[in-house]
Amino acid sequence: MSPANRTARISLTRYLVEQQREHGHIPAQLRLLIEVVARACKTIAIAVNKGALGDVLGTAGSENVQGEVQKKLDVISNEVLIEANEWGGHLAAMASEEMDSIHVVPNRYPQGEYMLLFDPLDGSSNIDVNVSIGTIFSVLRKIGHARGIAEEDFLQPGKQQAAAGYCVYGPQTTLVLTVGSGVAMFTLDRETGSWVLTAEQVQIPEDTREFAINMSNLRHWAPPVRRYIDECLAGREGPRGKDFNMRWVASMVADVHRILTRGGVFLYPWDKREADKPGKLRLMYEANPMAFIVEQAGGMATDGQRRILDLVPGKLHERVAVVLGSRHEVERVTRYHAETGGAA
Ligand code: AHM
Ligand code: MG
Repeated sequence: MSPANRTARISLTRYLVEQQREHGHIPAQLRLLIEVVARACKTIAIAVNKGALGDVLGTAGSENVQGEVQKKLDVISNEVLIEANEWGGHLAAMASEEMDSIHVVPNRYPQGEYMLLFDPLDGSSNIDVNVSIGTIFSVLRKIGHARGIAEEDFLQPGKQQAAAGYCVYGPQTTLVLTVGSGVAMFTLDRETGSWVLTAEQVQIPEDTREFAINMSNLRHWAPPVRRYIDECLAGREGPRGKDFNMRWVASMVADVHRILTRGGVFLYPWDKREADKPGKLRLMYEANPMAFIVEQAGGMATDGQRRILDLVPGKLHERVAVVLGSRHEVERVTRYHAETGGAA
């Protein structure tokens, strides 16, 4: 019987309490943090659902630090997460795709032991066309006990994350979470307003016949990525000896969610369009939390050469190439990079 069908439904709160009892790795501040983020995601889900009726579609008329045009929902979601998290005493500071620099918890509130990073609304290009979008978050521990906090305190490798998760706003609203002991999924019950545990110890199949990549960039890829995709496209008659299917939602949350549900490999590699940048996606609030979740589900995540969770960020908004999902495919892509002398 799936967890959702048990007579006593398991709420997010109960799951966190029981995890703490069993493993002792969710202290009160971390539990509060996760519950506050989950609550903020409910607020964002309501705004997403209102769409044109809530005047939340379209652009906000501003740009973020990466020079991308901000959508109204990018800005709204960022504000919701900041306001929900700054007063509880569980955080020292926050960082976001939509803010140039870190947001330190104001002095009027107690300072907590954690730092939160997020992409408040991932898949922004899908907002106005009513396709799944999401929120991605990563939790780090504050190192040291001094009151002050600076951007450098955030520059920890992803393997030091205390928790990570994402929420998909799709046909269902689903929260996916890891605190380092497997991956759990919660579905929002809109009638009761509660998050109900609907999958536990999620595992990504090691093999797959499905890949996700933006094929329109094919001519810009490096040889190892081109080789991998060419071999998939050659299908049964090619070196892989099997036919592949392709999916690309253009919302990382939705693509990763599909991979967690039925396997697959996701690639956003380096490409020649912006040759001086390692990739499009951001390391600290997109790649790291997704890599933590994927590894906790038995999958693998690299930048084509190195494990993503081992990378030491040089700056807050650092970009990275991403290959993640079913273990055997990620191993293969990573091997192709090694065979061509580490070409990106
Ligand atoms: P965003 O955080 O501004 O929405 O950008 C990240 C998104 C990812 O969710 C997705 O995988 C990728 O950008 C899609 O990029 P493209 O439009 O180049 O296919
Ligand atoms: Mg994003």
